[in-house]
Amino acid sequence: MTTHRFGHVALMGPPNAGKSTLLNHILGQKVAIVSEKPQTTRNAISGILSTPEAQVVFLDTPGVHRMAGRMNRLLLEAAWGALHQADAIVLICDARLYAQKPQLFDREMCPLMDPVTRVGLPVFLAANKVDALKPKEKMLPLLLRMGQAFPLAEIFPVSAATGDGVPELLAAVSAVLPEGPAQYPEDQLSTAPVRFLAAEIVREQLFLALEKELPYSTIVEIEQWEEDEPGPVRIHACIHVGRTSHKGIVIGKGGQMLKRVGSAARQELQVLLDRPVVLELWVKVREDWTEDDAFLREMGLGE
Ligand SMILES: Nc1nc2c(ncn2[C@@H]2O[C@H](COP(=O)(O)OP(=O)(O)OP(=O)(O)O)[C@@H](O)[C@H]2O)c(=O)[nH]1
Ligand SMILES: [Mg+2]
Repeated sequence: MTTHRFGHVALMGPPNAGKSTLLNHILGQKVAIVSEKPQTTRNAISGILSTPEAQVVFLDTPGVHRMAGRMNRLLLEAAWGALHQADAIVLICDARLYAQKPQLFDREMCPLMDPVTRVGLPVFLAANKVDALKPKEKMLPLLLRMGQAFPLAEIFPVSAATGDGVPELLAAVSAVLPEGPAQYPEDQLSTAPVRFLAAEIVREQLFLALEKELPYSTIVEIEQWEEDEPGPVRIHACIHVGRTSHKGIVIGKGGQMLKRVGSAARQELQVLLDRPVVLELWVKVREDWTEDDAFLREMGLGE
């Protein structure tokens, strides 16, 4: 009989590297929200992969960055906190970006080398977005640079978008996990409560619909959740914004923006819950909530 393995794997890296996209690809289902804007993920979100050989709990984390402010500090805490639970680390970086701008690799990735290796866990480096890397000749020098910067890491060129290279990465990561039985039912995809996932789905639509800095000053709270079978799930969600002037933008002219966000989120929620959903969205102003520690913790940011 082959050995069954169980363990936690932290997915870490700079903002926008493709950590959440990779997690969703690995699970074959969406657990973590994705956007082209950096700092999309705000919590350590688990995704559970169950195969006959292993159960792997991946921890998607907020991007490691250098921005100031209370919320950003809590995001960093969540990112580094994931290491305490981990048996292995996958560092993900945007190889497309670094092939064009190698100096950014030095600036964003090299500072991670020390803290990550100090933990003493196996480290894998996923050079992501290779599907979009051009010209291809830039790949080799980048891989060499990565090898020099992270001599102890095994490097895997991958594409979270197409799945290229992901099976190889998964096999290598699973192989270093401790032996042990599965800890979760085979069909469980995440330990995140469904209400959290629902709030995230609304937040993803805000990230996709709103421009510039505005998505960063929104946070979604599920205020009510009524589920009477049969019939739709009724969800009331409140979008908190940091300034009065933001409220009007999130609502949009004649409520158009809020309608668009609500309708797209409702469709996704119906897929998540596999039931009809009635979604009501409210916008409330909470001045400077990103600096309000108590509120941030109430909203589940930082533990
Ligand atoms: N072409 C290409 N795009 C990708 C790939 N992986 C991710 N992306 C895109 O990169 C952007 C960022 O992806 P995310 O998965 O949100 O990145 P993240 O690392 O989780 O970002 P944060 O949560 O902000 O730290 C999105 O627009 C993705 O569609 C890839 O393999 N190829
Ligand atoms: Mg993310």
